[in-house]
Amino acid sequence: MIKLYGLKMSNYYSLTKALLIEKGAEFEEVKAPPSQDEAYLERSPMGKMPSIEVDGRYLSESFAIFHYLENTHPEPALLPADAFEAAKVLELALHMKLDVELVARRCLPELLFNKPVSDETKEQVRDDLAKGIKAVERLLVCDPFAAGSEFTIADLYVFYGMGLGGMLAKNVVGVDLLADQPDLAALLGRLAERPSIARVAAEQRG
Ligand SMILES: N[C@@H](CCC(=O)N[C@@H](CS)C(=O)NCC(=O)O)C(=O)O
Repeated sequence: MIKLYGLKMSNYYSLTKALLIEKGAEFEEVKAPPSQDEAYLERSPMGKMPSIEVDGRYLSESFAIFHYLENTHPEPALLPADAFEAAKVLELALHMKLDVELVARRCLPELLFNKPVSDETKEQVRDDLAKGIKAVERLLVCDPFAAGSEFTIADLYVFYGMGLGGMLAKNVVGVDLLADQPDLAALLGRLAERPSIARVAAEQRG
């Protein structure tokens, strides 16, 4: 049985939980807020969530966890069989993660912890987000899923990346990432109804 450590409020925890559900993996959730304690760092070297435990071994980073699950639970596949197509799916997921979500995340201290972000940082975030969302837009298919006809890992990164990223962008730097993106908005609506994602949201609400 896989143990999933973290908190339900975290978007990467939610992504990983949805992934475990999609894979039909047996798992249990263990409440574990981020920490710099030695025992926590052994599980997750940056002290972040999520992490998983499998037979007494630990793994952090949602992408690494995905890689593990894709190998141990190959069905349903969340990457195309074709190597190049599979890499294109990862390319989309990574641009969403690194160039949209992670950029917007620079504003997290202001929204969550009441620690103002400097105007200079906000300006940089606006510039970087504009590039990031354009990069994602170039790769998005949205017909009907993020990367094409099948549900893939990119759908999870787009859904959970846009969730937090979109909220931060709008509330802290006044950027609507969905402006001029009707296909992406529609995709997010469809994904919200997917059973794995809907279950994660329902259980988050408690
Ligand atoms: N790259 C990591 C990101 C994980 C991450 O940023 N987790 C956040 C919560 S969503 C966290 O634990 N933050 C607490 C901290 O940075 O101390 C992944 O993909 O799993």
